[in-house]
Formats: sequence, structure tokens, C-alpha cells
Amino acid sequence: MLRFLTAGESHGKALVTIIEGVPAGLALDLDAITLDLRRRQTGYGRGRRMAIESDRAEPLSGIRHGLSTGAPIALLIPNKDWENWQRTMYVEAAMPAEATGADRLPVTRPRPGHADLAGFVKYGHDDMRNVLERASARETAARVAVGAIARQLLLAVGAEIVSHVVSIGSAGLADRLTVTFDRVRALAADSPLHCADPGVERQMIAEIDRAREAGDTMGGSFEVIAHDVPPGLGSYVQWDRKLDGRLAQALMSIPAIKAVGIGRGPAVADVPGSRVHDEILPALPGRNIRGDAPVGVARPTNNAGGLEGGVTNGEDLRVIAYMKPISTLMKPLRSVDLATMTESPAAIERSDVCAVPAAAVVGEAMVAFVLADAVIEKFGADSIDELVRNWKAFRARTAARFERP
Ligand code: EPS
Repeated sequence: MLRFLTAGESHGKALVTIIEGVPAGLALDLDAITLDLRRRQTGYGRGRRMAIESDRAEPLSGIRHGLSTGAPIALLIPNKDWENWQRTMYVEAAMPAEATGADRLPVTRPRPGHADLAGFVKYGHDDMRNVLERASARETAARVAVGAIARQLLLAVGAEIVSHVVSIGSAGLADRLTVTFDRVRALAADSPLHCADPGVERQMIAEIDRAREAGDTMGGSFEVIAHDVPPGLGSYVQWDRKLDGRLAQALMSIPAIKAVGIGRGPAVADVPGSRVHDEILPALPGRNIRGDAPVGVARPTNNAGGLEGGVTNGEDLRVIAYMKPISTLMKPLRSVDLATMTESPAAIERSDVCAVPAAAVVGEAMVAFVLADAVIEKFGADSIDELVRNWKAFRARTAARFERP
């Protein structure tokens, strides 16, 4: 329904993305794309590259007079750092005379944990620069731009997405499910780690500082919360239509994400069913299905994270993702120089100490994309008016089915 591709190298000229399937007539706030791109660049633990870039997406197609036309939307995000890399990253057969920046040596010492060695084997490159330039998380800037558009489509059906950092190393929130959507939405955009507990955030900062001093890196986890998601997205009838599976794939595709949990996540394996499943009670007095409740029953808990049977149930959608520490270490691990086949410390590239807050913004974008795709699938339409009309009709019909006889 909705699909996108990205292209671009970390130190190439630009990143590009093409998004297809956005219904016509969606009013697009281009500043909102820039704001999301900026959010991805911030967070305690980021490296010096982010001081060079000020990411901005230039729309090339598919938008006219502020509205989507239904045609593919192409976005271009220039890499300012290209200035410093032309003599390493030029596309011509021979280096152009006017190329600027440094002419860097080939990368031959793979970093454990990175795609370097895998790419050397798979694509037959001798210079692993060809691998790391594309495997770089810089690509996620393009995904965030896609997510910013998906988010605007979701707003047309009332859904909103936020994220917060749950843990960095051993510092983490005791019970993240008690952190509400409203509490996360109220966090300051420029808070260092976007953690809901200032005391825990200070411990997280200390973890990052310790890692930096040791020439090491830190991973962690973040949670994405989507609020007022229409119920009935996804399906239980076929494996590849289950929304939990689609969300897991989308989040696992973010560089360094090693595990994904829905709702209470892996902890559901530790306790009996009576402590996992969310009871279904008559609607709370005063909470009218025609008002803010997407489904006319009350759920005292949300361990399921808004998904049952791979279908949204109207509760907040909650997904947690776990990120490994970044694989570029300033105090490098042992590796092999593949040019000489001798033991040698892994290559060092300028990098981040911790990028969990940035990954959380990318996580929001991927969740926004999956949900927007599912919304188009359920309320399917070529124009946004048609989509909103279908959604409203579904909402009214659902409301009527929950009225007391
Ligand atoms: C970047 C993510 C990281 C940064 C990169 C920009 O990429 P990688 O996954 O390759 O470590 O290190 O910046 C640089 C490569 C650099 O020159 O500092 C991003 O998210 O934009």
C-alpha cells in the first residue's frame, strides 16, 4: 500500500527517498519534517558529525501547493559533510580536479559488530568503505523524513506517536508501562536523553560519560507509544498481515536493534496468564465511545501493548526496541587487517558513543510508516477525503455496536 526506498551513502552527496502510496490531498507541513530530522540529530552521546549537519529534506516531487498529489514523493537530504569527503567519495572513474576534502586510505580492518566483514565477503569489496558508507545509520535520516509524512497521514485519523528512552546500559526505568503517553508527550524536545524520570536520566548520562572516557560505547532501549490508533488495523488471518510482525520487522531493520517487544515484551514469559492478559470490563461511566474511547470497553491494564491477534485493539500501541552498543570503538577491539592477514586493531571511524535517543526518533518513524500503511489498507483510498470518510463511518459503526441495549 505505502512503500519507500532510500538511497545514499553516509559521506556521499545526499540521501534520497521515494515514498509511494500517499493518498492525494494530504496537507503536508514541511517544517514538521525538518523538526523530526533535527530531533534525530540530538541527544546526549552523539558525535561531532551532528555539529556539521543540519538536516533538511527538499521535496522534489509529489507535492503541489502544499498538498500531496498522489504521485510518488521524492525527498533529498543533502550531506553537508560531502564537502570534506569528495576526494574519497567521488562517483566518477577518476577524481575530478575540483574535488574537495581528504583522500582517505582504504578501510581494511573490519570492526567487530559492524557490517564491514560481512560486506567484504558478500560484495567482494577490498575497501570496506564501500560497505560502511551504506551500512551507516546516516541512512535513517531518510527514514525519519518518510516517517514525518506518515505521521501527518496518521494525524488525519487522530493518531499520534511519541517515544522515550527506557534504559542506557544498566540505568533504566523500573516500570516503563506506568509512563503514560501524555507524560512522554510533555517531555521537553531538547531534554538530553528524552527519559521520563530525571533521576534515571542522570544515571544514564553517567553511563555514557563512563563509556566515552573508556573509549567504549553504550546501547539501551526505547519505547514508542502510539495513541488513539484506530482499532482493527492489521489482521490475524495470515502470518504476513499480523501487525505485531510487521512492526517487529520495521524496528529490527533499524541499525543496531537486536530485539523488539510488544507491550510488556519478553517479561510475559516469566509470569502466569492471569498476570499477563488485560481484563475486559464494561465501559467506564462518562467515557463515551463517541468521544475519546476507540472501543467501548474498559481495559484496566495494557500488557498487550494495544495489539491482540496482531490487530490493534484501541489501547495505546506500545513497542520497545533494544539497541546494542555502537560497534565503532575509540579503543578498538582485536581484528584482522584483510590486506595483510595479520592481527590488527579494528578501524576507527568518527562515531557516536550512544545513539539510543536518535534511534528512538527513527523508531517513531518506522512505527508511523507501518501504521500509516495499515490505515491505508483498512480505510483504503486514493484521496485523503475518502480515507477520512471511511474511517469516520467505521468509527460510528463500531460505536453503535458497543451501546448498551
Ligand atoms: C550518523 C550515524 C553514524 C555517524 C554518522 C552519522 O553512522 P555510523 O552508523 O556509520 O556510525 O557516525 O557520522 C559519521 C559517519 C561521521 O562522519 O561522523 C547519522 O545518524 O547521521
